[in-house]
Amino acid sequence: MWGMIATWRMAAEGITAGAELLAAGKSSGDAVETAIRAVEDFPYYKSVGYGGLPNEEMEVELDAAYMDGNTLSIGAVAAIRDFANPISIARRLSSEKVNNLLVAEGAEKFAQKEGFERKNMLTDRAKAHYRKRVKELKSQELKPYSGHDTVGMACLDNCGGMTAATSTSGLFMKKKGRVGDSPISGSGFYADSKRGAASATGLGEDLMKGCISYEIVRLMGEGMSPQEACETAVNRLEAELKERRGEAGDLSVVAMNNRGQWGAATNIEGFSVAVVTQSLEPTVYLVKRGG
Ligand code: SD4
Repeated sequence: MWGMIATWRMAAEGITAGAELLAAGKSSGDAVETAIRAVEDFPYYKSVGYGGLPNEEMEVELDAAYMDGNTLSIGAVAAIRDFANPISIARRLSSEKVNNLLVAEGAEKFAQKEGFERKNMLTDRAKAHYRKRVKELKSQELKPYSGHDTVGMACLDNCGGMTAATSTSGLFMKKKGRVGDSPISGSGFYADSKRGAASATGLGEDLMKGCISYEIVRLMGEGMSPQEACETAVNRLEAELKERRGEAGDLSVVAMNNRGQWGAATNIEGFSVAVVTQSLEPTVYLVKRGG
């Protein structure tokens, strides 16, 4: 049994490429890296990789992470500039014994030394979009956060190996150096081949408050289906945040268990997921708010 679930419809082409590898017997790690690279390389996705939106100083700073559910190895980069594929750098870091999460200049130094492709990730289109959004913010009272889509994946391969991974340019108009949930283990992603894998998208500052990806994997380990685990984790965290803080940010999640069953949940309108299970044809679903 193999399969893959990803946040947002933009991942559909990437997971098709990943599915081809899984069908050929390759590992979930290879499938996820290939799938996320496709999203990172596509210039029109405004919140991942090349063409991602810049921070408030007009620099594209990217976060990405990779977790191998067999060994529990983790690699992540945060606020990295000028490298084409943060997911591949994160994966390479996951094979190091220590120094698994590197930020900013440290991450760039590592990537340079390891020979990863350098690239100016800021496109004219992203600059224009950024300026347009700033104007809209002033005139329409939009939240700075509005309209951001991190790619996050959970994947199972034919040998029972599971991988979770993420890649993002983070929040629109974020401060220089701001790090979201996406490169933080347990928050943006978690994978344990004995139980399952999960990944999150939404307001990182709130997703981190519930370590939501770990919580979903924990609930699957206690016997919940991926769908029950996703709904329980989102509903509980949203309720806690509302009770203690009066409001909750956007919380959207995907998960897959070690039998290839999948689930997704959200507290917003318009969250979509792309899924492949034993098929090269991805299906895109719109996830209903509240489960
Ligand atoms: C972050 N969680 O940096 C990311 C942003 C995101 O959909 O997922 N947007 O907080």
